[in-house]
Amino acid sequence: MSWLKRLSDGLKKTSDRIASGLTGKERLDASNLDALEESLIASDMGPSAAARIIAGFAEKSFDKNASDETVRGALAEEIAKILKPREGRLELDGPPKPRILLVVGVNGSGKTTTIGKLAARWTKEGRKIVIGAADTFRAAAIEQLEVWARRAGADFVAKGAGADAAGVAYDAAARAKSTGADIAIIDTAGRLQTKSELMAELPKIVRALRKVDEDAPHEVLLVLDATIGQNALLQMEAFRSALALTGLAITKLDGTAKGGVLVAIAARHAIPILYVGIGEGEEDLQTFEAGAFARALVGLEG
Ligand SMILES: Nc1nc2c(ncn2[C@@H]2O[C@H](COP(=O)(O)OP(=O)(O)OP(=O)(O)O)[C@@H](O)[C@H]2O)c(=O)[nH]1
Ligand SMILES: [Mg+2]
Repeated sequence: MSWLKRLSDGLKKTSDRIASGLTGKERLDASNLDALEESLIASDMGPSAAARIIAGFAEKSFDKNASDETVRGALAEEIAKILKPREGRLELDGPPKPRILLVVGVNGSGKTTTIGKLAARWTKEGRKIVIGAADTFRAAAIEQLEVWARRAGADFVAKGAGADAAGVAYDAAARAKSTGADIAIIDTAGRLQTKSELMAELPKIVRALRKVDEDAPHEVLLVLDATIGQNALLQMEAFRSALALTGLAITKLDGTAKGGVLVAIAARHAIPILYVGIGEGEEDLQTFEAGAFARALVGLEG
């Protein structure tokens, strides 16, 4: 299956919701534009992004026989205008070597799975990866990460459950450096953005990494679960105030009709969107591409 098809299949619940506002013969009169705006908001794009998209879309003129594909394509263009500035790529190759990537997010957002998928991809591309299990909360969390690391062929650094997270982060980064690895990926425990004592642990991990490289972490990736919709915006704000985020991964877009939240995030926050998760498997993490994503959101396959 092509990655575009996989993306549009993954976004089907959201695109069905958006497309529900696009049907009807006189689809571009004012009342239909209102219905379309409602459907964008229902996909969790948020009122201001939805209004921007509709304003741009309303200015387009279509032949009365315009195909459904043409109309959807025009809508996708307006969505892509918001997404395009957020398209970003991780810098994977040093110097400095290793590049140190810290991964954060709330409980269950998809951090460990995303790390596993990235490690698999990067080792296949010939890079040497070290994964550090700085989620020391539960033994099961360490085992889950170890399974992914083994499958990916990545080096794995852990201590027992209950160990100091900053210490494990340091060990993993130091090991990556001493073994000449390209990238160290540090997994962290999920933390609710409202739990201030857990949020305060993050700067401690950063300080530990800086003992290995004073510019570390070179990347701080926030993993957001799309199924929580607008709540993702609150999480962004809380994590942004604790850490200098450099990128986002948005997961579980396959499990929700609220995938429009990615557009709300892009409209509100000038942080690159790097990856989108559209399933649990290794191949279900895709590099974010604004144009393709926008087209998949309106139900187009390519
Ligand atoms: N459908 C779907 N499921 C996903 C995706 N990404 C992750 N998951 C699932 O979400 C669940 C939680 O993922 P984890 O990677 O364990 O999340 P985490 O952020 O590490 O969780 P904690 O360590 O408990 O904070 C797992 O069952 C994953 O398989 C995705 O893109 N789509
Ligand atoms: Mg985890």
